[in-house]
Amino acid sequence: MPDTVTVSRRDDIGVIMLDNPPVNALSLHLRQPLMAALETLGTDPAVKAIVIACAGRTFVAGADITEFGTPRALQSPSLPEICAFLEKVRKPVVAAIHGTALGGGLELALACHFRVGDAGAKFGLPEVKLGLLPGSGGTVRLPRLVGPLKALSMIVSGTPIGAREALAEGLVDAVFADDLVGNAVAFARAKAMEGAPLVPVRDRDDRLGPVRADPSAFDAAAADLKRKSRKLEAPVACAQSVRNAVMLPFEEALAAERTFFIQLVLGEQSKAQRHLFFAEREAAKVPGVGADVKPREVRRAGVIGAGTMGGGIAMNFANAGIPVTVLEMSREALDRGMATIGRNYDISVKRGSLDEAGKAKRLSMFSGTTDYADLADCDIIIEAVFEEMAVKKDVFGKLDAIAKPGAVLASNTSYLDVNQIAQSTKRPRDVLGMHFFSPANVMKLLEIVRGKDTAPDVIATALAVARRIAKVPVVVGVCDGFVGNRMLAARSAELENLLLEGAAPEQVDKVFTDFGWPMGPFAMGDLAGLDIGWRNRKANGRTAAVADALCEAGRFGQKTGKGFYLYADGRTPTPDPEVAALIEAKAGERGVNRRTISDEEIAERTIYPMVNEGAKILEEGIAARASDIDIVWVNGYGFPVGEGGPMHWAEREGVKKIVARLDHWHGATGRDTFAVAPLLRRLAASGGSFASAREAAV
Ligand code: 3H9
Repeated sequence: MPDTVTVSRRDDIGVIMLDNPPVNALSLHLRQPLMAALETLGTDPAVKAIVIACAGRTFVAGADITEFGTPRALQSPSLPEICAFLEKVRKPVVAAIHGTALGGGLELALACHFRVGDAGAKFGLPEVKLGLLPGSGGTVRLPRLVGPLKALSMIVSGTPIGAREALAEGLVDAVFADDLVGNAVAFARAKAMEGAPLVPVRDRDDRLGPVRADPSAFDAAAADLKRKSRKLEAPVACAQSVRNAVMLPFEEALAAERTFFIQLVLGEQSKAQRHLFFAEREAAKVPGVGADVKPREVRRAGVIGAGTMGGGIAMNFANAGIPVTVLEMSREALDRGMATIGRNYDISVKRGSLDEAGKAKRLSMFSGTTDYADLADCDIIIEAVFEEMAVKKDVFGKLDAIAKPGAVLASNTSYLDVNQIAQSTKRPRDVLGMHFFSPANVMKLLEIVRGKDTAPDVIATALAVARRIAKVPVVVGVCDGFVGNRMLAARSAELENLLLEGAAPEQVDKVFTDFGWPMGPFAMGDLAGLDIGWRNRKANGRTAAVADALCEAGRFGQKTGKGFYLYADGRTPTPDPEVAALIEAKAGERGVNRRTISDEEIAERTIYPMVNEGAKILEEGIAARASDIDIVWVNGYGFPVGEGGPMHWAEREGVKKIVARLDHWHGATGRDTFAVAPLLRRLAASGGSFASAREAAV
């Protein structure tokens, strides 16, 4: 058994030091010696108080997620047993917290009599992000310290709070600037000397009483959260459990929390969200870019283009404290772009997520220019100009002439060939794609496109930059549309056909929102503006019968008050008989027989082709693993987290079933979208998983 717990004595104070790298998760091999240490020190009369602290970079960051669903998770002592034991210890127990006390880690601390932290410590219950609720008393103890409303917001958002706020909220009892363990020992000794009766958190009621008397504000907040959580079960369980903490006796509320936890941990949504947790970390491990490959230093960034995309990209750097030079063609365009950036920060200030000082600091990170020579001192330059190869090549030619040696040159292209772009420079090793998603200052996903010549340390630099600007990076290969847009195209192919054959936009959209998407594709198109796709289609000689006709009639979506829907109030979509008539007319022109289309058919004809395209992407090596594709779709396109991404979902749905239905639709329509990918067919025959297929291929 690894040596995960060390017990020492500082005179009359026992110190339990936990050491289970990398994040001190509460694995069985930590829980067992921890319980033994508590039993020994708890009954030793020479020990007057106990401090629990952690070695390494953080306090306990939670239960060991890899144990969930295995017998180890159930083996005694469980975390609830340890917490119950802690509350019975008849001498002060102090948790000394540095780094992050998360999930089960914070629950362990909540079962101690006191909590102290260092100034950088963070405290949170992020279980909801794993499709869970805190399962070891978090929902029952936290409201007793910080009040039910604050607890509700912390537990349902999963967002940690800092030490200063934790102190103000009563979550911690002291914050120390240095020598955490030394100060915690002194604090514990002082509490032992005081000899005041020890009141475990479970016995505190002062913060609960007022809400028990009038739960209306709490219930309103919980109802709001329930509405926003769409199909996710965990946020609803979190809110109910906090309410139980207020209304039920402690033990009853605790038992109800445990029941919720067990239901959720065995459920498909949590499995999907745990898959995403590990997938995100896996995506950062890139074949051929090992830990020995050091990223290049990035002290200043450059962005070409101050339009919606360029401005958003530049904001990411400013937000992370990295100075950024923005280049535009003219002073007017630059001023317009900078004004938009200023307005975006004003909105954040108005919403309260940023203060005036923060806004000023971010704005001070920007310099504007119309002269390429001013980008000469940038360590990374990202172009966000018009999506046309000739324009991109021209920009990269100019960059090649002025960028300093070793500067990383990135294109924010969403589908163009990065290898061709790289060839317009004399340094293709320094060139790659960095595909942001709109709005670029908000959306988490960053597709890092690796060209055939891109140097490993250039990929490492993009990954390191992504981390600094709080993006979720996925490295992908060169192809039309990369991972995300290529699969989107496969999905979109059938949308128009479904309309012509008899489905209504609102029916299709409802199938998507019932699946858990925040919005259906037609409502989404109206929001983004239908004219964008129209312009692109015209430039590339493509057509879309219904969408083109809508644009020709001046229906560009929300911005013109009508598109696939009518927007009487400017925001709420209502079905429009004019659109129904237009679709029927287009179907008539094409001789399409209209019929009733089932919801199931809509799902099959839109989601299955995405999975099919995903399989092609895997087979071609455009994505390194199926889970990378899931990360792209969840973080860039709003694929429901509770479904775990398209490839995870496909395995649950059944690859065999998907192949059979694709074959059916291929036979019925003859369309390429339904031609089954060889990998998918092999998996259907062998019963293997996407992960095993990849291992076999490696
Ligand atoms: C819970 O507590 C349930 C209880 O309520 C009830 C129980 C009965 N387990 O993120 P990083 C691994 S649920 C196992 O890259 P950072 C991670 O996979 C839990 N492994 O580092 C990675 O492995 P690898 C509630 C874990 O510095 C390595 O550690 N807690 C766990 O960027 C480094 O991780 C949470 O949800 C874990 N709990 O961020 C917190 N955590 O190197 C989850 C991490 O092989 N963790 N690993 O890829 C985090 O949010 C971040 O890891 C943390 C550090 C902020 C702690």
